[in-house]
Amino acid sequence: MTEAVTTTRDGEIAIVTIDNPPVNATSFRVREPLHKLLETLAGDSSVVAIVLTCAGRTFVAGADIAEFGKPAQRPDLRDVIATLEAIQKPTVAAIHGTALGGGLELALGCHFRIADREAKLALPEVKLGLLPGAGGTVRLPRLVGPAMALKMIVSGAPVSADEALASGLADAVSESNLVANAVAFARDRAARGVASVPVRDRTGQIVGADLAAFDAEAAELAKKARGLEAPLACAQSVRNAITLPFDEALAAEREMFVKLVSGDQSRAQRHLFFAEREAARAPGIGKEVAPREIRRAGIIGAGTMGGGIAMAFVNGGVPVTLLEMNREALDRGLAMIEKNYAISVSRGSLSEDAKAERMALFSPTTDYADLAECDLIIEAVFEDMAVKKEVFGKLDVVAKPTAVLATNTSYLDVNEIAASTSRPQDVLGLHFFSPANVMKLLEIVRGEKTAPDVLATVLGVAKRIGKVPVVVNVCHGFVGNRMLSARSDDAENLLLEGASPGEIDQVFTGFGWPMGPFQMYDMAGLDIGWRNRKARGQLAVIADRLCEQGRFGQKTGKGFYRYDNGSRTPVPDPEVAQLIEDSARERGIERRAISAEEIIERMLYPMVNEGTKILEEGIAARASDIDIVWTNGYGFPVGKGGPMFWADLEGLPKIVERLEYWHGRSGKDVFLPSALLKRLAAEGRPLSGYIVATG
Ligand code: 3H9
Repeated sequence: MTEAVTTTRDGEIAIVTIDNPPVNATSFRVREPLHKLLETLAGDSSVVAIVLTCAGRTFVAGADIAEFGKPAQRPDLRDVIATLEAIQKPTVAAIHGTALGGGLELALGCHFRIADREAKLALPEVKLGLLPGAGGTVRLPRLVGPAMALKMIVSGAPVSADEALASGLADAVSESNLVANAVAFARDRAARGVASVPVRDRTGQIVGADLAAFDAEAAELAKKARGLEAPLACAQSVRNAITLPFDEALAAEREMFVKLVSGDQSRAQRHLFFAEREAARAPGIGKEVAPREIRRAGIIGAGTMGGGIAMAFVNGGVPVTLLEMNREALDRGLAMIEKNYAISVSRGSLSEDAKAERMALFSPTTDYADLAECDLIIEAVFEDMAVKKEVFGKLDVVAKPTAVLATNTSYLDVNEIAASTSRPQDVLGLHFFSPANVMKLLEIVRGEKTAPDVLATVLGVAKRIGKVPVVVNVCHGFVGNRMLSARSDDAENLLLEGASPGEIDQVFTGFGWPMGPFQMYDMAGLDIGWRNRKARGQLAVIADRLCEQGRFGQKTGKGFYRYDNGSRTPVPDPEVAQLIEDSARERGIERRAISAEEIIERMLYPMVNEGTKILEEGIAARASDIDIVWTNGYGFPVGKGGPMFWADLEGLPKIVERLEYWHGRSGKDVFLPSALLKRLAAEGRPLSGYIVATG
């Protein structure tokens, strides 16, 4: 292994290079030599200035996340930064790629920062359930002011080199030859003999800061935290930077960091960080499988789903041939896409030029023959097997031999669709989530005959278009919708037995979900489920009655809730309460108060149970893949790590015991614990690290 930290000289300037692939994280193997080297260089009179830079594709992208939760090894990052900051000669961070978390904190320990034109700078610790723990919350406000620091730290979002320059975070932007420019900059500062002021001593931005405005902004952010501790700690720590002396604020930051890093929420979010990267690796698809080249995508259907998928591709720079049955539908779809981009322009997140560039990437058509030039074709037509088969029959004729053919079905049998073509090896499911240009999750459904290179291709495409892919096998509803069915299986009984839609939804939002199941049904439209139930001869007492009254949810202004004057705010409706009471009476059910605990046991435990059945059947490859599906596609709170991680926090023996209890009372299959769940519970083993291949 090469040295993790080396020094070279450009005359009287020392260039310190960190080289710790893949992302130059500040692992112990970096901190120890870096600390020693900085001490040596501080006392070396032949060195007049120091440039700190990194080898490889990026500046330091943070502390080593894999070290969290293990015993701390000194020097820690704070020791390194304190030594760096105490150096009495100019120090310059030369930043390329991404300076993230501990990486940016290290750069803040330098007197100056020069950013490459393409560099991105951020303190994303909040996304790991943390706050920056090496002085970031205390130093950043001193450079960019409390308001911007608060925004950066609570959102974790990156700023560009230009934004860094404008805000004072960077001192210069380098168009090319970053290190040479940083050396020249350092030499100039040293030659001019201007005293370099460490960031800790720069108080101009925080003295006299408007604390009332800060508190108002922080209160707004707190409202959006949904039970997460880290955003609140971030805000508190930036506030400390204004109100406390530097060292006290630093100590308070450390205290909060230590508390968060050992807490369940950060453990959950770190689990998701690694789970997401793991999910992008499909079993059996190694680097030796060469993906096919995707230069153009074809999307069939320009409705809400097709349009959203098309936008996702165009946003990722992939030209799209968009096909509809007739000109009117095509124009309607394109108008909707244009409107969506116009909203982004009006919000300032997209320029007019970028909008025009994106619109120019669409080639609208009503002729299947135009799909011949596409390398990947995705159908997003009506969810009906006969319709899908007809579409694939046409694709089989027009698509080029190397094309990948995908269905966006949410439930249907991908193997049956594939079998309707002469090339089942090229067919698979790509299950996008609505709105497809926004939602991160992509369930990649591997058919029995899907070729490895087809899978490798779509995994690469997913990354290009900014999606989080999870590879699953074929079953009804795949991973996400199958578990969603298990979650709602007993919901109507809870209503009949005494809970109201509002009470159940409140338990969900209290748990950290963005919305409860009944709000979700109203948003999605109750008629879809009604139609499916009728087709399968199934019943849902309350929902069916609502639909019979034309209450289809938000779109009709009434569903499980009322929506007054086109508003999207759900208002409890006494008519629904009456309907539920009447239905209960007709069935001789005596209504009673239902606790939050019972709601969780009867809705979330079956979901966990279904997840274990999915693992037993090998539909998902790892328990952590299921967590990625649920946190990215269905709003499962990230602070709880996904249903499988959360199940471990709840305790598997308790889940088994309660499932058996509810099974005894209801006889329902969803409550019958799977053999896997029972086995892990009995062996005292966790579910969250479970891998199907190794058991
Ligand atoms: C922190 O800094 C705390 C401090 O405030 C206080 C300390 C006291 N550590 O994402 P990729 C691995 S908290 C360990 O696929 P990309 C990653 O697992 C940290 N490993 O590449 C993967 O490994 P593998 C704050 C890390 O090009 C490989 O690198 N920083 C770390 O799409 C490639 O990653 C962050 O939260 C890490 N910090 O994206 C930044 N980072 O190949 C987190 C990456 O075995 N990182 N790995 O699966 C990122 O956002 C992205 O990885 C990055 C590259 C944008 C850098």
